[in-house]
Amino acid sequence: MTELGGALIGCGFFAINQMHAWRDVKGAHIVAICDRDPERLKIVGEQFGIERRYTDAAALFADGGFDFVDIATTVQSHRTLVEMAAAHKIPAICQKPFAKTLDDAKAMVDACSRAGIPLMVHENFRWQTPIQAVKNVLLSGTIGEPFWGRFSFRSGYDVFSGQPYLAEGERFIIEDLGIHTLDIARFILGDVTSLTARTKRVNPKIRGEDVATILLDHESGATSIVDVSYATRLAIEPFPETLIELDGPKGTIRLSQGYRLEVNGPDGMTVSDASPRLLSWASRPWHNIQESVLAIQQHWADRLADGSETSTSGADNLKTFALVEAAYESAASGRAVDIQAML
Ligand code: NAD
Ligand code: 89V
Repeated sequence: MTELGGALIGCGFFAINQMHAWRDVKGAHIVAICDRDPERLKIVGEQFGIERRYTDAAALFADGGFDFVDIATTVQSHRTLVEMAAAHKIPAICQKPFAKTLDDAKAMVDACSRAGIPLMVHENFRWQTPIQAVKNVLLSGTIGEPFWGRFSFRSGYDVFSGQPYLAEGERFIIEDLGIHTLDIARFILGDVTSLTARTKRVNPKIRGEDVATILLDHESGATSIVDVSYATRLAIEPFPETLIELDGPKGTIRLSQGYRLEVNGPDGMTVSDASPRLLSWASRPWHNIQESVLAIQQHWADRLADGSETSTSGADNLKTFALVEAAYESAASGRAVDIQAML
């Protein structure tokens, strides 16, 4: 396998996980880093032993010498940086949320398609071990074609200390976390035709909504509920677990807190442990997310090597991003939103 060299832009809070994971990925590693903040550049450069360091992305691209770019900045810079990658014909990974608006996201997909370069959104939640386990049970046919689902993330975890910008934006939980849950709903039950949402802000110290309840109609005919909250105080904090319920004509699947996977089918009930691995550099409770970062980055390296499409390509992610936009639109208007009309 040819070893690919990557450049990472944005050396902030979450990039540390991406840098650790790149060290474990087979077939790719990071050769250069960039951050407009010299302090972050120095910290990450020293921690991971990267000599090629840039404070300006344009200078990084002008120098070249890498096979792909991993954009780990916050959303404000995503369009500019993806379009810069396209202009230099460098395959790109872009963190979620993919863009500020659906129009921006479409323009980014278009720019990469015209440049003939692969574009993947770092939408890692579908790569979590428990989510993959649910998908595998579904594919086995044990419960038949599901007619109903629930994808639930309810927590009181303090995400604001690590990511202070989450408290400052006009939009919060749907754009930051619900985006993952909506992607999981698509991954498990397929694409969505229409959506209805209701939101609330419970925490008075933040600007955006921290509770959302979303009803989805899937193309398959299934209906599902995506419910997310950062205002839910439970005796045992479940962060960052997504809990899943699926009902099919032949049985049911329940992924419950503690990564307990219960499958009830025609041959009876089985219970298994769908826990993620605790990687050497990971720490609880983030290890579930951290393991999925390694999985998605390995997927990128494998797909870049064999030239096939990634699971969360830019084009695929437009369909998740549309659900985010639709959820805000529905919460504001009180009406259902037609998803096909947005794409
Ligand atoms: P952060 O603010 O800690 O880090 C972003 C870094 O990017 C900063 O160091 C900043 O200086 C740098 N930066 C911004 N614009 C730049 C530019 N134009 N050129 C060079 N450097 C630039 O943010 P974070 O918490 O690390 O989040 C980054 C992204 O990761 C966000 O989009 C967030 O939603 C996402 N995220 C994803 C997950 C996940 O599981 N997929 C988890 C957490 C955060
Ligand atoms: O995964 C994320 O995007 C994070 C968090 C889990 C805190 O919502 O921002």
